[in-house]
This record gives sequence, structure tokens and C-alpha cells, in this order.
Amino acid sequence: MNVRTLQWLAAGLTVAATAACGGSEPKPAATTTAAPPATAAAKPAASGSPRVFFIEPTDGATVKSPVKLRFGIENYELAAVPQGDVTAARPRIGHHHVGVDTDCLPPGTVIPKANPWVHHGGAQTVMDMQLTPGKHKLTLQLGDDKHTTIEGLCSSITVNVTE
Ligand SMILES: [Cu+2]
Repeated sequence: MNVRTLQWLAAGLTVAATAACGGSEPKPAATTTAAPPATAAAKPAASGSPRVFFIEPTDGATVKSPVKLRFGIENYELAAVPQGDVTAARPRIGHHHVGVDTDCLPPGTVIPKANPWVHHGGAQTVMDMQLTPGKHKLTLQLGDDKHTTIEGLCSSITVNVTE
């Protein structure tokens, strides 16, 4: 686990900060814009601006299979898809999807329930993924209860998988 990454994410990411075992102090002022660290690497999340992102791995990381993935979400609600027939998507609620070696889908697209997409309809925020050695693009995309993509709620990273 990359504690340093978690620390710079912690400013706007209370949940992940809490999950980081040891070392991270709760910051009561997390919702206000505390002065970001001097490193400009972390784009300070505009408060109220929803986004999804990989907590693990970090962009450009060298990793081994199975690769542990952890998904982050901010300013949007994460929830499992309701049981039974879903006739309408609840507003401002979604679940994560991971796409391998694929780009973000345009807003309003129904995410296929097939390769290269994995749905996390139970509101899961972690998974172990088998990846072949080499470079892979990982895309994290939020979908609503109807698995439809939402404007701005997608991000991609690249990882290098070694044997
Ligand atoms: Cu889905």
C-alpha cells in the first residue's frame, strides 16, 4: 500500500484516509480547502466536483499479477444496484466499472456486461485483477443503476505488469 499517495489524496478523501491503517491523522477540515501540499502533483479537487479515481495502483506503477485495485469516489454517492428489475436510475448514485485496455466511454453510454468491462454492482471498492505482463491501461468508470455512464466520472491510469 502506498501510504504517501494516500496521504496526498487524504485532503479530499476522508474514506480512504480512514482506511489507511496507521499514520494518517483525521483532518476535521477536510471539506474546506486546506492549503494543498507544495507538490503540484495532486490536483486539488474543487469542492463539490464529483470524480472517480484509482487509489491503487498509482498511474505509471510497476505491479505484479494479481494486481490489487482500489477505487476512489468523491462528491458522488456509491451504492449497490437495487435487487430485481431496475426501471429507473437513482440520481447522483453509481457503482464502479473497470475496463482493461480501453478508454472512457462517452457520457450516456450503457456499459457492456462483457469484456473488457467488469461491473461492481455491489458497490465494491477493491478487486484483484489478473493481468498479463506488459503495459495496460486501466479505466475506472462510474455507471448509474442502469449502468449508464455519467459525465466527468471516469479516469484512466497505465500500469506496467512484470512477471
Ligand atoms: Cu454496472
